[in-house]
Amino acid sequence: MRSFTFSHAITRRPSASIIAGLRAVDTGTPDLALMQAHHADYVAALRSTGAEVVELGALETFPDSVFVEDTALCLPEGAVVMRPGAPTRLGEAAEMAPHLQRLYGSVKQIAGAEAFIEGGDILTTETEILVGRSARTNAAGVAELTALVADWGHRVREVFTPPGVLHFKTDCSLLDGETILSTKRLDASGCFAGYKVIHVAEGEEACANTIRFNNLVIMPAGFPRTRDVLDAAGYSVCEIGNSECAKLDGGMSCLSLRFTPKA
Ligand code: CIR
Repeated sequence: MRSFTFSHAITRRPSASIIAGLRAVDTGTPDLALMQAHHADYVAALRSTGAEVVELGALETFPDSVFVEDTALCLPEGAVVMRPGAPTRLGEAAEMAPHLQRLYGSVKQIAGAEAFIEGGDILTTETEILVGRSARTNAAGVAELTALVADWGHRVREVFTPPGVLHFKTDCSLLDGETILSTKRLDASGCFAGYKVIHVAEGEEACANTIRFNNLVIMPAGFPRTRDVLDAAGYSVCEIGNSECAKLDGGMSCLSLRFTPKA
C-alpha cells in the first residue's frame, strides 16, 4: 500500500546547534550524544525494512534541521517543498529541495509569500491527504498545497490541529490503510470519521507520533501500555529512544521523509 510502503527515506544528522532548537516548554537541554545514538537507532530501524536511507549531514545554521519531515511532502508522483511557518526554519526547505530534485527528477514548491505549511501537519492516508491548520500551517498554505497536488489526483482535506498542539501529527499517525493511532482529544474533533481509530493509552499522549514504515510501526520508547495495544493488534512494533527529541517537541515522523520515487 502506497501510504506506508516506501523504498527510500531521507534523514539529517542532528547538529550541535540542536540545543537552540524550538520548544514550547523548556524541559532541559537536549544531550547531543544521546540524540545521535537515538538517531542512529532510528536510521537502522528504517534500513532494517530494506529501504535505502539517504543520511544528510548536520546543518549547524538550522538548529531544528534534524526534523526533516517539515520541509517537504513526498508523494508517489513527486515532492512538494514546504514553506515552514517557523521563521527560523524557513531556510531548511531550500536546503532539502536539491536532494528531492535528485531523487524525483522534478519537484513542486509552495511559493506564496503568505502561504505557510509544515510537513508535520500533513497525514497522507491511502485515500486522502489530511492537513491540519496550526500555528505553523495556515489557510493559504493548505490552499496552495491543494492546488499543487490536485494535478497528481490527490485530494486534500483541511482539518484542525488542537490548540496548544504543535503539529497535526503530534497527535496521530497512520498504522495501515484504514487505521489511525490518535489521542482521544484529536479523535474527538471527528476528523477520522470513516477510519478505524486506536487510541493511545491515557497518559501516554506523547507517543501518538509514530510511523508505519513498511512492516514496522516505529514508536518512541517508554509507552508500554500503548505498545502492548499495538502488539496485541498484530503490528510489528519497534521502539526507539526519543527523550532528547521530545525536549524539542519532536517525534518519530519528524525525523524522516519517506517515499518511493516514480521509476
Ligand atoms: C519545531 O518546533 O519546529 C521543532 N522543535 C520540532 C519539529 C517537530 N516536527 C514534526 O513534528 N514534524
